[in-house]
Amino acid sequence: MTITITAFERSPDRGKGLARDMRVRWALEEVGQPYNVRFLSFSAMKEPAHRTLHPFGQIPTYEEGDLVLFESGAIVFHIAEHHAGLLPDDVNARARAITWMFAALNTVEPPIIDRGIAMLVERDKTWYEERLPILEERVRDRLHELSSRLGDADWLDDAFSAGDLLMVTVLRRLNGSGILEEYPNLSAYVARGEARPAYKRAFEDQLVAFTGNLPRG
Ligand code: GTB
Repeated sequence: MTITITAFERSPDRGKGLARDMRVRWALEEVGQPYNVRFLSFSAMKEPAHRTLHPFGQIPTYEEGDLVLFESGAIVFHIAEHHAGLLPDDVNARARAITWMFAALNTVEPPIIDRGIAMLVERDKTWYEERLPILEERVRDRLHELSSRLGDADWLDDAFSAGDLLMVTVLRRLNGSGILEEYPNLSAYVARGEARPAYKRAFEDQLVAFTGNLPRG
């Protein structure tokens, strides 16, 4: 059955792969599923037609036959549940990988997003200079804990899983901040994720949407 996802027509990140369609693309590439992309402008996302797919008028969405999903984590989970390659077969290892998916989205991503939003929309506030270091300390707290757990392992729980896929996409939001680099094992972890052939294909495909060029020949 054909899979169609939605993505920004013109991503505000100018093709850096930071929007959340990137994690869905990467998951689909990891499991070898072809997919189509429907590109949406900001106004089209708020139209009733798109809101029937996504109640909050956002990207990404996922359509496969009668099934319509939103929430990137749920979409990645669906892909991982239905195709080999993103969740281990062993029941306990699978539960741990799913735990890392939730940890990425519920525990590590929130402070990173809070910092990003503050930098985007609160710069002109009188309290911004005071608040930013507080938000950055919260990010560092989480990274410190994650770094301690990862240690010198390649992935969070033995083999690469959907948990790593989500965690790497979450940590990439810190690119250019200098904060991730304070934790060399986390920087190396992100680089390992980005070096995966499936990641590279997904990244190139989302970049095409921005540049209009076809990087793969
Ligand atoms: N919890 C939802 C999920 O995980 O799917 C959140 C979805 C979401 O935030 N979607 C964003 C969106 O549609 C795009 S990814 N925004 C438009 C709107 O709400 O009107 C967030 C995002 C946007 C831009 C960048 N960037 O430019 O760096 C990075 C991430």
